[in-house]
Amino acid sequence: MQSREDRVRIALQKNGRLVGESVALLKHCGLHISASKDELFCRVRELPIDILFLRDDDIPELISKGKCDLGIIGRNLLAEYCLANASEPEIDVVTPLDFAYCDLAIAVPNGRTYSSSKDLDGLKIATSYPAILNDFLSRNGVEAEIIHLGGAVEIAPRMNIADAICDLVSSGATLAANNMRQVETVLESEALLVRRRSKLGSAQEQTIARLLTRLRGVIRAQNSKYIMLNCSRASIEKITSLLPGSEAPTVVNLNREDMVAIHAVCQEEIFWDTMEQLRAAGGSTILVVPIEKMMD
Ligand code: PRT
Ligand code: ZN
Repeated sequence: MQSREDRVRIALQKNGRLVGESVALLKHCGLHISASKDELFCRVRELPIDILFLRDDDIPELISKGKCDLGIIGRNLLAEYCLANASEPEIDVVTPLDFAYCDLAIAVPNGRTYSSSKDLDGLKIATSYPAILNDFLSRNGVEAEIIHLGGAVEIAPRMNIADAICDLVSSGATLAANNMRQVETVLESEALLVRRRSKLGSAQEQTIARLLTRLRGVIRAQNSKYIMLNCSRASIEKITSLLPGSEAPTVVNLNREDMVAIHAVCQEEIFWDTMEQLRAAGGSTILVVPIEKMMD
């Protein structure tokens, strides 16, 4: 029987934008996560890992205090936590996870003129990220009043609570719906895997290393495609030069003297125009298939 000390605790958001992709990513790593919506704890069978489902705001503190070992949060939340805590938090980024991309941005009502951050001088700016905003303002020599709101930041100008906002933006639809426009990008964010800084026991570190190898393999695979096509021997060079992000394609003899099949892993998306160029260069029966997992 393993003790808690041998198991790794991963903190995930319980409800919200990070849940779907966080759980899907861990499932692709071979972890069977069966928690129902009401359960806060899930014991994983495949590796010595326990999952805790929490509000994302609580995750940095629990990791920093050593109550959880790993977690998935947005870079925005990590930055706010680190800047708001005077003593250096015991939390490190392990790897970005390639989802939940967004900007923490300053936006102003469409009617307001704006040419540089100096135009923020003397304004009231509403945000849920006061520490990041304060850091941005002081780095840019701007004196503005920060209004700290827990949510619904985008309606602050309409309510006459603030003149501008500093909030997360992904598609920009919320800003547009509230008659505002983005004028500064304060922070570019995406989901991160974070861990407590202090080293764990060797069994736990081994589990983390195994999980990381799998995670990197899944992320790389998601960004890669496997391409197969047939072409004449004469066009091998031309065809391989067109394959995006592939190092050493495999060339296979076909039952016809003059024809070969080329198979390659491409480390980037293959667009229709690349396929059209491959066909124009003599490729035929061009297949592009997704890759599920990868390990070197
Ligand atoms: O309950 P809990 O505290 O766990 O959840 P939460 O409400 O704090 O967080 P949640 O689920 O809304 O977001 C979790 C994380 O997702 C954030 O910390 C970001 O790292 C990331 N993320 C990515 C976003 C967005 N995109 C995003 N667009 N978080 C919030 N938004 C909001 C934004 O605040 C604004 O209201 O979406 C609106 C803008 O979206 P667009 O598409 O209209 O521009
Ligand atoms: Zn939150």
